[in-house]
Amino acid sequence: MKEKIREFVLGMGVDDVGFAAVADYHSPRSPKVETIFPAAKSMVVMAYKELSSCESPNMQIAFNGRMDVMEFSRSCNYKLARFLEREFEAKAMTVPASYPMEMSLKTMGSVGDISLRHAAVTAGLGAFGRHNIVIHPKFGTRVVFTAVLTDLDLPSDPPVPEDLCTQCNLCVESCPAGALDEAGKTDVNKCLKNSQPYGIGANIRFWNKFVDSPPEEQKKMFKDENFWRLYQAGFIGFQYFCFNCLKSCPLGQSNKKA
Ligand code: B12
Repeated sequence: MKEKIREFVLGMGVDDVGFAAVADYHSPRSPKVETIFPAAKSMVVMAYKELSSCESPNMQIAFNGRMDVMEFSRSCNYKLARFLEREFEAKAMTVPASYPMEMSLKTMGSVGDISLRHAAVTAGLGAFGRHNIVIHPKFGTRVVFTAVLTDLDLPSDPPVPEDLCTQCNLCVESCPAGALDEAGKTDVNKCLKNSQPYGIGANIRFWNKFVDSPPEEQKKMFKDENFWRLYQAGFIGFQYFCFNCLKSCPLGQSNKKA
C-alpha cells in the first residue's frame, strides 16, 4: 500500500514523501492528534523543494516562490486525500503548509494543529538542524512540508540516521533578529517582528496611531507606503520578508545533478 501511495505522490511532482505512524509522532506543544481526528493512525508527509526565489533580495519575488509552493502543496494535499479515500476507502484529512491556524491569545498564532517538522522527522524525511528547522538528506534546508492524516495503519519510515547539520553556525550569524542565539529554541517574537513586518503587530500600531491622529495626519498616513503594504497583506495574508536561516544554509543550495 505504501508503495502505491508513494508512486501516486511522486507522480504529482512532489519531491519526496514519507510515512509517520501517529503513535510515533511526538510534538509536546501541539494539540493531541485524537482531538483533530480520533481514528487517525498515520500521516503521509510530503516534502517540496523551495525555489531559488528565496535567494532574491526582492521580497515580492522571494515570497512569491513560497506562495507557489503553498498553492501547489494545497492542491497535492487534496489530490492525495481523495486518492486515499477512493483507492483504499480510507478517511483522510489535510494539514496545511501554514494557515489556517489557531489564533488564541494562548498560542498567539505560533502553534500549528500538527507540527509538520516533527511529522517530517518521524516520517524519515530529515532531522532538526541548528536553525530548528528540518534538513532533508537531499534537498537540505530548502524544503517545506504538508501532510495528510489517515485512518490507514501505515508504519513509520526509518528515521534519518545521521545528524545532517554541520553546525557551521551560518544560520545563527545571518539571523538579523538574533532569534536563533539560544540553541534548540527559536525566539518567535524576535523572528516574527523581523520576518513579518506587516503582520498583526504592525496593523495594531497603525490603527492605534490612526485613531489618535488629526484628519490631516490621517490623510498622510493613507499615502504612506506602510499603509499600502498593510493593505496588500490584508488580501495576500501573511508574508515573509526574511528567508535568511533557510537560504544561508549550505545544505541544499545547489540544484545540480550529481
Ligand atoms: C508558527 C510557525 C512559525 C512561527 C513560529 C515558529 C515556532 N517556534 O514554532 C514563526 C513565524 C516564527 C516561523 C518562522 C519560520 N518558519 Co515557520 N512555521 C510555523 C508553523 C505554521 C507552526 C509551527 C509550530 O507548530 N510550532 C510549535 C511547536 C511544534 O514548536 P516547538 O515544540 O516549540 O518546537 C520548537 C523547538 O522545540 C525546536 N525543536 C523541537 N524539537 C527539536 C529537536 C531538535 C534536535 C532541535 C535542535 C530543535 C527542536 O524546534 C521548534 C522551533 O522553535 C509551521 C507549520 C506547521 N504546521 O508545522 C511552519 C514551519 C515550521 N515554518 C517553516 C519555515 C520554513 C519557517 C521560516 C524559515 C520562515 C520562512 N521565511 O520561510 C522561519 C524559520 C524560523 C526558525 N529558524 O525557527 C517550515 C519549516 C520547514 C523545515 N524545513 O523544517 C514549516 C514546517 C512550514 C512548512 N509547511 O514547511 N514559523
